[in-house]
Amino acid sequence: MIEVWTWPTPNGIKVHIALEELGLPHVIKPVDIGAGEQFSPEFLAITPNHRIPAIVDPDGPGGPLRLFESGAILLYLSEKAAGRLVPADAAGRYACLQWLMFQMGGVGPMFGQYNHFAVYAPEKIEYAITRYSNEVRRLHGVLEKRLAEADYLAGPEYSIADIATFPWIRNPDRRGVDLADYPSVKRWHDRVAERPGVQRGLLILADKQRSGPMTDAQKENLFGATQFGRR
Ligand SMILES: N[C@@H](CCC(=O)N[C@@H](CS)C(=O)NCC(=O)O)C(=O)O
Repeated sequence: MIEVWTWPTPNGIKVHIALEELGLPHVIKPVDIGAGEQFSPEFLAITPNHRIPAIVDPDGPGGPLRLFESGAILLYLSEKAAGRLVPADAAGRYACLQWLMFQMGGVGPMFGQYNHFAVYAPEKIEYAITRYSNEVRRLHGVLEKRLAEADYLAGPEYSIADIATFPWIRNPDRRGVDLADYPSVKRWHDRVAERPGVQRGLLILADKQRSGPMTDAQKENLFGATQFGRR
């Protein structure tokens, strides 16, 4: 059974949704990243990057497989499920990969930096907040253009590109975004949110979601010296 080392953050939630959509048997191994569990020797043996999500598949290709990076995990899970959630035709497949990479290289990192500077940084640096806020809006604009012409990111079919992007579009108020300004993104968001697999995925570890501000110990693990020690 696939072990899923994870926590209920956008990158973890992508994998939770994909597992539910694909109906792949799995066991959840919670990694409390605020408590520093990502630095445990057990987890570092799976991923040198000490970030969730990561998986271990004892029945991987040619032997047990350890895999990190949520985009690579989504592709792996799709292949494990006979290619479901990636369009079968070449043009659709490349569209899916393109939007998956757009999420991995653009939406995730830029939204993450916005969050860091707007919410967590001890000093409020105007330049950084403005830069990432502009990027958040620009990226919503790119998604708006795409979703005005296609039902889903890869085209007419729902795919892992939508699964990768959806958890970052939820809770737009956290990024100062009003989805009313991006009506096609809103329609797509609402359509994706209605899927039973998505709703089941959102329940995984939902009780572990932080409600309240981060403690100093959590900040130290995520942004302090603990984060940057060589391992
Ligand atoms: N590019 C990576 C990013 C993973 C990532 O940043 N994970 C965050 C949670 S969303 C994490 O584990 N943070 C723990 C830390 O910063 O120590 C992926 O998509 O898997």
